Amino acid sequence: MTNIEIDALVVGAGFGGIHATYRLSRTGLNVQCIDKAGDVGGTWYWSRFPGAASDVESYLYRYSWDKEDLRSYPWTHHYLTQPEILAYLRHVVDRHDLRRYMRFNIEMTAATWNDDAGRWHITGANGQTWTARYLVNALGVVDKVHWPAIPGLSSFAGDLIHTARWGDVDLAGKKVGVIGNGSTGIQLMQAIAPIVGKLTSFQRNPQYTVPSGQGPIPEGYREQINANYDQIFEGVWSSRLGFGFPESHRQTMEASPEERRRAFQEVWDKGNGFRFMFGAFGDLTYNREANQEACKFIHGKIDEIVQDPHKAAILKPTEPYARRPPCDAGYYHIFNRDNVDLVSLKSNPIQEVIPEGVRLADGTVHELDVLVCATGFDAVEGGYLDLHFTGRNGRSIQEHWKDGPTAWGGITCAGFPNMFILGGPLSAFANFPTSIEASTDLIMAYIAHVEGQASAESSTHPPIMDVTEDAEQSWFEVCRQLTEGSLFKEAPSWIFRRNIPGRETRVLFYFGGLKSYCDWAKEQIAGGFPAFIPTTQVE
Ligand code: NA7
Repeated sequence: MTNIEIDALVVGAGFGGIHATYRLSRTGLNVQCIDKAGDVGGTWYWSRFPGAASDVESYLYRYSWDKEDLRSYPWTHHYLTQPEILAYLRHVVDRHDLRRYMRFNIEMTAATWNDDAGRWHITGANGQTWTARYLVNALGVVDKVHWPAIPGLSSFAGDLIHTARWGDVDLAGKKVGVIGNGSTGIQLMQAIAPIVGKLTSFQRNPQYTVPSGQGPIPEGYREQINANYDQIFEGVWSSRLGFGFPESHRQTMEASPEERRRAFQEVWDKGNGFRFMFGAFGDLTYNREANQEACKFIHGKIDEIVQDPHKAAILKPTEPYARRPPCDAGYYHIFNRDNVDLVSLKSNPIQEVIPEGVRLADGTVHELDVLVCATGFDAVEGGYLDLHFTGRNGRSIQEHWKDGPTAWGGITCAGFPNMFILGGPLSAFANFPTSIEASTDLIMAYIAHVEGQASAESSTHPPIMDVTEDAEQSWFEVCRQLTEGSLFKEAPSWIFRRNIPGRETRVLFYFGGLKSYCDWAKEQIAGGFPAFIPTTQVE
């Protein structure tokens, strides 16, 4: 195969990669985008399990830049399901004629920086190679599948499936076991409970979940959104989370018990996990007393909804309400069904998986036709650590991230010049499409700066810049300090990489909010990227 020489290679064709391809292709640079999947979609290509949906409202789970499309592309419910999101992404790609830059079923295996040439040399699993001045990795925040280390798992004789790599599996009338009850397990279980013969939830830690408010949009809703889209996005860009609801600054304990109950009830009724966590009060994630009030409220709801007190007790978390907040469309209600069983792995762990099903520590065997692992991801870093990225002086990404993943502004690492990450470590924790737009703006400004500098110097060497180690470390410090006192660090969840056995707790995101991130990025751009060393001359 002949080597392909291009200006920029984008790896991944999900929300991030599509956006990067769009932006790069409009600059006049020669761009290609590859993906290991058979089509666009990224996470939404792979995560096809029943019930898969976004928990960002439909009017905001999309790109902000195509104003006409914002107002005209159809959607009918408050939240988009996975097939709808996939259809939307395909539509965007076709509408903007991006397929001509894209190649599918190609997995990148290695990318090596060549200092003399000022280029990345990239290799695909199919033997294809590329040489590119810019490398934009959009591998996905939740890309690498996390399988549980349970003895005998592969000996299961029925269908064994992970939610993140869903395939053709017929669940109707079957005995189905689900390990995992995070955002994914919750969505899956509520969707399949009515169709399976028997559903058994093997639950380790219960999670707090609130209703999403899913349902058809009322008459006039879309027209109102359309009439106000500009203001809506102004609000999004000046918010922390970009979810479209007003974020509260009110202190929980300053409200009377009755006001608190009313405020929690109001966000419960409106729906959405993020709204519940950040819309009623502003201190749930760091004020323990306030957090306990939210826990009590949700415990009360579990008692109200779940008729079997034994099941209700198992469903009540004892940890703080401090994980990425899931939401649902009737999750607690499924436990009132006769065909839904709940096993607490805390009191009776899984001893092993056997061909017939799951054997618990007390010897009980749950016979199953299908065993689903909704056990999440080795998020953010996992997809990168599986590949061979080699930067300056032969330094690998594994070495660079030996203490944990970092990236200046969530987009680039010292010693990896002209290489970017979308949805990378320490990027803004917010509605994903808006967060990646913010990161892409910074990347595009960087590229424009570097290209402009090179043409001013009329150098023959390709333009490159490299962020300094100090700047990258300072960004990590900013991110670390922002989480001081955060209750999120206490929960064994993926947000602080605590879901993978053996990993140290460490901040994975910038929690300063979307607005602060954008303000900071604008300062970097206006200042001419002071955190970078230009290297436009061959040494
Ligand atoms: P999560 O949120 O990481 O949830 C994984 C679930 O799997 C959680 O309930 C875990 O229990 C459970 N789990 C993981 N390993 C095991 C083992 N070994 N035994 C039993 N149970 C286990 O992943 P999701 O896919 O739900 O969501 C990830 C993100 O994707 C989500 O936040 C969205 O942004 C999209 P635990 O709580 O660790 O006891």
